[in-house]
Amino acid sequence: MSDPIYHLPQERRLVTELPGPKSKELAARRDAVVAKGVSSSSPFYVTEADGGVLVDADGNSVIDLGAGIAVTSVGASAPKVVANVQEAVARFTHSSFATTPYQGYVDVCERLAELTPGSFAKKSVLVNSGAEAVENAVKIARHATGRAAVAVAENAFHGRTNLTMALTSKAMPYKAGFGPFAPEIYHFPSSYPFREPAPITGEQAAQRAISYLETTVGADKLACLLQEPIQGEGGFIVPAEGYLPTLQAWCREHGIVFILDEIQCGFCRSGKWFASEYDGVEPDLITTAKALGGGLPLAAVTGRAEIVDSAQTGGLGGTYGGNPVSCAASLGAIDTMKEWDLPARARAIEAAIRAKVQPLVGTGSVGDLRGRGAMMAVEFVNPGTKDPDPAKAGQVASTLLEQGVIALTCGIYGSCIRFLPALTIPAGLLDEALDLFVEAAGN
Ligand code: PLZ
Repeated sequence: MSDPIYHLPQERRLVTELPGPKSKELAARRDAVVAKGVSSSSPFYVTEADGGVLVDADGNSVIDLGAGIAVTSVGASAPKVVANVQEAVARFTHSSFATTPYQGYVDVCERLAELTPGSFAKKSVLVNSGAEAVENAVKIARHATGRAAVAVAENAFHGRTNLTMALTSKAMPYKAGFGPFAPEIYHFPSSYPFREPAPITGEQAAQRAISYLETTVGADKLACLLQEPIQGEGGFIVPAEGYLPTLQAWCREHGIVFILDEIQCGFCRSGKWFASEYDGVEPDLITTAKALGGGLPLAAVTGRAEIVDSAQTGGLGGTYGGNPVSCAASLGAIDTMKEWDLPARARAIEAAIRAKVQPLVGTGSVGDLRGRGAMMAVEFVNPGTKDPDPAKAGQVASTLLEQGVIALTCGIYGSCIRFLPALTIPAGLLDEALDLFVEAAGN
């Protein structure tokens, strides 16, 4: 394993008040022309980013624990990604795989077939965003089974398009006022160990889901069952051991396509190439995006060849899906993940987070620390209870922002702070951010 190469100094260096005058000026211009529905959780206008830092328009170098929502796992300007993009963009920006195909698309599908869980023959379709990948997975499952109903876990996040809004649990801000939603979607009770009224096993949690689906929908009506192996926006919820294998076995028994959404937790983030590997499950279809594209928009549905191939030619795709520059970036990102052994780096990040944050759990308002690899979150509660405390999470995030650390909130109740850095963040920089977190969370 070789060490990451950085072109920006990996340091927190604040040279103006935060936000600085240039970021403030851009914010004022933005107010006039950018839709209010589009949010930005930090006030820094980025000019450069690399490894664990972002540099803003005023020259402040801040620590980034968000990685563009788990996208820039290799860093935001990893040398191989930059070189591949520069080379590809100078040759051709676009041709549309739907009209005139090119090698990069095929190369990415070969990597997906090789890297995703399952030793069976696999095929992929490339699209532009995570939501589009999830939509296509559902389309494929419906086509392959001739069934309509979709089972989806509670606390899920799958996107902001019409179908994926219906699949997403949280009303504010994702759904409120944007209905009506797509029909034939059934949200089943999932596994959220911290919030079980009494401890139950993963098998019991899965049986609860199965019994709900059998009584309210019927197994023979279900095209697919969809779940994130670690729920992301829902609060970095790791289901209890045995939960996913039990659901997978039930899906196999009833011809239900088992879909795992690894858009946030996939491609080394969890400390393995795919989070499914922790549970020993092999989804029929897997959706990937975010880190797959190395920072450029790229997403995929990958799965059993016979299921993916059920859709008629011309039924899948789009103008931009698998753009050649995005494919070049993806190949650079995947090479980098291997060369810098990013699964091992993700596991080291988990160890560093546990070392600093675990002692706080159960004290004050720190209720839980959970997750895997470089996908860890703290859930805040009212002290002495399990009542979620979103105000505390928001306050900790703002305190960190004021000090030049970007940390994102998440959770079905908005009560979590998540640690989601680039997997290339240097250990010392991560420790500095964690010390500031501990100070902010502890009081
Ligand atoms: N599935 C598991 O995490 C995107 C979006 C946050 P798109 N998550 C971050 C926000 O406020 O929009 C996500 C995900 C999982 C699907 C998606 C959707 O991916 O690329 O944003 O469409």
